Amino acid sequence: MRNSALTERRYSQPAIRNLWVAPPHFPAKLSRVKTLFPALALALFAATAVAAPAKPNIIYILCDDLGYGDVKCLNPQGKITTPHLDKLAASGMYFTDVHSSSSVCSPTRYGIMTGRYNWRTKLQSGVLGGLSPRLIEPGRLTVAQLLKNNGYHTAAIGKWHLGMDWVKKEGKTVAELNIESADQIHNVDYAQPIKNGPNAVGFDYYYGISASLDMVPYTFIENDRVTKLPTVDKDFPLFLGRAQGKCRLGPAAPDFEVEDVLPTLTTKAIGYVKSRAADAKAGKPFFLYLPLASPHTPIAPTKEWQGKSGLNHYADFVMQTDHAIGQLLAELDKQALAENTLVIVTSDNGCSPQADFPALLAKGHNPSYEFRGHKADIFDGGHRVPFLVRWPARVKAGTLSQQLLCLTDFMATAADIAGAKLPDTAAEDSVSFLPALLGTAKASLREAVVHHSINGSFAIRQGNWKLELCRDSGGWSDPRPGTPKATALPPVQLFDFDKDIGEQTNVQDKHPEVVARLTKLLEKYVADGRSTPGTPQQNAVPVQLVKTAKAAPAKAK
Ligand SMILES: [Ca+2]
Repeated sequence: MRNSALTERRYSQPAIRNLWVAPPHFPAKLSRVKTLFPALALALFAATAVAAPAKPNIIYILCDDLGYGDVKCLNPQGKITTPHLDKLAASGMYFTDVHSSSSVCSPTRYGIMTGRYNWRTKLQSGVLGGLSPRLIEPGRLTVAQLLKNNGYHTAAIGKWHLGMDWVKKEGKTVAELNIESADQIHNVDYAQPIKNGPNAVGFDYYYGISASLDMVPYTFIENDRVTKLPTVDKDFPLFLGRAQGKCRLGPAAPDFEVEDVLPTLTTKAIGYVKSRAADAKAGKPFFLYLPLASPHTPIAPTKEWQGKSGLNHYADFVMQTDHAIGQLLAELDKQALAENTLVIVTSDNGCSPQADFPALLAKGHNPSYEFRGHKADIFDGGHRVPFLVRWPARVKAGTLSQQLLCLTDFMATAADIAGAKLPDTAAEDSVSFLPALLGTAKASLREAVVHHSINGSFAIRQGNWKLELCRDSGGWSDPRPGTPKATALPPVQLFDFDKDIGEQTNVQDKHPEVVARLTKLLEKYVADGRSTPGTPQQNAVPVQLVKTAKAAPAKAK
């Protein structure tokens, strides 16, 4: 079902402009948020846009498996209330066409940290486990290192899921490019310091968990050490209250409970902001990367949030996540830092079927909004994500942008904001969206965006056209890769988003010239090792654009 507020968008127009409007579906009270600067001040800002008075603090909040349609202000028909996210969007800008570079966790995180498409790495499909070694290549510049090099204090608090080098027991191994098998979970010496985690890629401070909250080990890590040794084996229900479906059984700190993770990360993030406030005011800004582990499985809202949504515990967990973000924003206000702090809230992929789509749909809530599919898929439900930005000093309140962007774009944007120049060997797939934030973008900032699904299927989106180089979902929804139903379908899918945002009608046979043009562009991006201007670079491994019909891993998160 198309939504009235957004039915007007068209993708084929040559220049997709920011729309300087209060989105009509904001609650009336929020739509009247006053612009913080009078017109004259805005004009002066425009004249001196490049020379910002001070570098802003940056808080990048990455939710885990939060669907586009789970945020109330993005989905007016949604049934989950998200007052803090709605308020954040109303005080800044929200985007309607932003995509995670992958439809699953680890690869998207690589793209955010490096500004490079995940499929250029050795991880060509699936995700890492909690014991996997580092994925970010030694020597590669990350956004954290870039900001640190430019005067920022940097911290990562939350779910890493990009691999770190644990000390393995004598003669033992762990899986390098997928989730460790059950017989490997005790192959690590958890008492030894961990190498090449977040501290090795530019973060001054790290606190969090190694990977997804349904992956071992179940213990917090501070910088390069576990805070408590995982001396017992535990598992947890994937969905609170259900006997069926458990997280992977494995090493856990005796007092580790999954429902404590969101409150703990929130407290740590608040403490970090508090601890940096004086320095931030004295001219040393901070960058806080806050990858929350929610509302991913285990779906575990705390007692006070259980039943709040009236839908199910997934919806309760979304509400608790919204509240946690609200608590952090309140601390920014308390410390008088909100004005020149850029806050971004997004998600690493679409909503997971673990949320129980049938139960939510029966109550009128679609976590994927009007988009097809969900997490793991090549369809937009797999990777079109909420993207909310607030930066009172520079971003006009109550605005929306229809720019087609990718989460890889953060690094070039951060460089732009920090006044740093990126070398040719970094951020090869990153385009600064600062002009969108400042309202100065006159056309689409990106030439195209490449999408990637859990089984390594590719798609490319340009304007109104989306070409998928697979005959199936590339993930978990129908038609599933490798099934007879999928095998009978044409080898590629082409959708016209001007007419078919829900990806229902494959028009590849009617527009062979579009199929050829977009295939060629994708081939060029692969061959050049980059999709931005600059010296061509090497991919880590040969990249296969068309995958054989390999079934997507059923259990990967
Ligand atoms: Ca995820």
